[in-house]
Amino acid sequence: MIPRRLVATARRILLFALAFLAGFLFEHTRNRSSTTPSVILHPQPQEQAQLHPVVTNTIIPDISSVIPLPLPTTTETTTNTAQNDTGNMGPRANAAFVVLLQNKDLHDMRKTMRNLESVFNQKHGYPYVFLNNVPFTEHFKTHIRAMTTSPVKFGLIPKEHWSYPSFINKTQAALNREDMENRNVPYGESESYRHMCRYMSGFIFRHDLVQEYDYYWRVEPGVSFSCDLLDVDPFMIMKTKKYKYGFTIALPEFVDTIPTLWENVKRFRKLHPQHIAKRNSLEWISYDKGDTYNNCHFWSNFEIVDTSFFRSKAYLDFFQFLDDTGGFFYERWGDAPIHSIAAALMLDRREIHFFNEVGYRHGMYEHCPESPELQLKCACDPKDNVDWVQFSCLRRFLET
Ligand SMILES: Nc1nc2c(ncn2[C@@H]2O[C@H](COP(=O)(O)OP(=O)(O)OP(=O)(O)O)[C@@H](O)[C@H]2O)c(=O)[nH]1
Ligand SMILES: [Mg+2]
Repeated sequence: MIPRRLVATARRILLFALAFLAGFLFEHTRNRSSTTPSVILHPQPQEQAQLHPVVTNTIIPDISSVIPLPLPTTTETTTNTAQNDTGNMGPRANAAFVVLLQNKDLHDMRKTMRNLESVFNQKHGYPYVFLNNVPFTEHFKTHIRAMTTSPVKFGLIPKEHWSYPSFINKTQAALNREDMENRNVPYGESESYRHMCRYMSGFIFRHDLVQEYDYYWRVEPGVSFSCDLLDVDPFMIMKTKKYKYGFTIALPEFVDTIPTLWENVKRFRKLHPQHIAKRNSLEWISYDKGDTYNNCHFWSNFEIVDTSFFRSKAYLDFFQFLDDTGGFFYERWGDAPIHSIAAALMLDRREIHFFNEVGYRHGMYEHCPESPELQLKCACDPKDNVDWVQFSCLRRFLET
């Protein structure tokens, strides 16, 4: 038998506890809604989808809505804004560095990466894609990965992108290589160089690992960058200004490597007038309104491109037309004149951009910005710009 006084005391304690709980719940709900007024009043479309429902008018709220829940985290909803491994938060293009190289290029590549990371990518965090026609070794991959905190991908080039088309007469191609070697044409003897040039001209942008990017910046092992680009993002410049092709060095091609290229370009222009841009840059590459080629080209070992240009019907038709002539193997057509002629003819003049602020050196040729303002950000000597080679083509580009 429980004494009645004990039952009454227990009932009073229970009522008190319920009253206390109701007060606590009410107060807690009010606080939650008052700390997030802007979210309730002005939800952005993306935020709205991620927010938990907030109860505002209910006096006795549903218990599940007042249990403190973790605040929603802002998930990455676009590919253009991302927090990268170095903590840089900012708009980024859907872009990557793309490097074609061999296992033997490891140390030159590491030097280039150390340099590129320090002047630019430590802040921007763009990924690297490394491509090879033979598998990369584990040693190579480990030592490349150690150079950056950015994502790194290694790809093997499919055989069909790095082999002779069936119509090529290999005996004739070998004879032509021998002849070019005897005439000391640079890389005249090299079969692999020809595969490389054809690959860079027509296939690199089709590789599975490159397909996903809207822009790529081509890098070669051993090149160096002399200007501080931490606060400059060439990819974003390409994107916001709608540039399709960016370069730093323009110079003339060795004529012995392209004896019939221009004749074929002229045939293409006649056959496909629809692919030629209205405001093109023909004047830049020809002194006589297109009759002959003046050999000017962008030095494509540095190039930043909007890959939609290379994937366009106009460019693919152009590459296919030239490839069908066999010129990559019977002569020694470089990807630099192929890319440059295509850009000059098929892009609007304003879609091609000279990246003056990118100090760049490849072998003996350099682009070093001359302006006093840029000199403060660069460690290079403008006297190393090779006037006779570079400026005739560069000046012509800037003036036409
Ligand atoms: N995987 C692979 N890459 C190659 C091959 N040949 C050249 N490359 C790469 O293709 C790019 C261009 O080749 P390079 O030999 O530098 O040609 P180049 O820039 O015209 O000539 P250089 O003045 O000697 O540098 C470089 O990134 C090379 O590493 C090859 O046979 N296989
Ligand atoms: Mg090179």
